Amino acid sequence: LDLTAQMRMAIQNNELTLLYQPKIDLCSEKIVGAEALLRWQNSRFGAIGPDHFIPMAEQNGLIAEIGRWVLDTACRDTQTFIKTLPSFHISVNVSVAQFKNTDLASEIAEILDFYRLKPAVMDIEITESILADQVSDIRNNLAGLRRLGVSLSIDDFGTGYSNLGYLKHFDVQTLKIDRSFIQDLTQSEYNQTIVRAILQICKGLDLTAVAEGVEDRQTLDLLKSWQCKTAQGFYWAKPISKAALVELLVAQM
Ligand code: G
Ligand code: G
Ligand code: MN
Ligand code: NA
Repeated sequence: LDLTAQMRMAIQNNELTLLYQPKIDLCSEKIVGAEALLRWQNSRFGAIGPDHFIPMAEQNGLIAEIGRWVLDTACRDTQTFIKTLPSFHISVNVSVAQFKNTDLASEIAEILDFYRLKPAVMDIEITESILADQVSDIRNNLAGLRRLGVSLSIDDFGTGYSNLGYLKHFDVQTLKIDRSFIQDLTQSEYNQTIVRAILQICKGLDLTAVAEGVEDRQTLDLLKSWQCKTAQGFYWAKPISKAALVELLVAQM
């Protein structure tokens, strides 16, 4: 059996799991939410990363089913997280293929309703390029999500096409500053210039900035000195299991 055939059976064989990477408020240094990150452990091919299998799932059409599993699981687990932290919010990565030929906004509305979650607990992470796409399904789904009250984040910000006009047009709330700008921040004046510029854009357009890939205290302190409010990275936590996240949430109560 090839990888596509294996992928077709991944859900029923319980091979998919979601891990959660905490998002930290830099003032309190407490967890305020998490990003859901998909993992696939296959009996024949071993661990396969989302960088590899998400593009495949987009090609072979399985992305709709996998994407639905991700949204459902993230919402079910969030029911647990909000018991410990009522203001917890969950970020879910959604690829462009999930915006096409579907009513994604209604699908998400149904899942939220099923788990009795307010739409404001959910944040959808998309890439910059989705905003520039003229496909009507994409535009309708983006508008539908905002009408619903789900928030939108731009993932990997700074690496793609940044038409800043689209940020306001689509009512985006958050820019996630790409890890590549954060990782050698203390060493690179060039990256410092870029990160400070992105933070200025966020301030001017009333957007939230999230710094991705914070790995040490010096980087954290630099970001704090520039009034960056939120971050995630190995300095606090790698992507962890649902149970491990619950433990961290309980510990910070
Ligand atoms: O977690 P990791 O570094 O392996 O993630 C690699 C890439 O895969 C990241 O860009 C991340 O956004 C993406 N990714 C992780 N989980 C999901 C998911 O559930 N759906 C989609 N579409 N992308 C995901
Ligand atoms: O593209 P996206 O931001 O969704 O990618 C998320 C991925 O980034 C996760 O798979 C996670 O493992 C990885 N990641 C998160 N924090 C760090 C970090 O501090 N350092 C490194 N090297 N990778 C990180
Ligand atoms: Mn992401
Ligand atoms: Na990113």
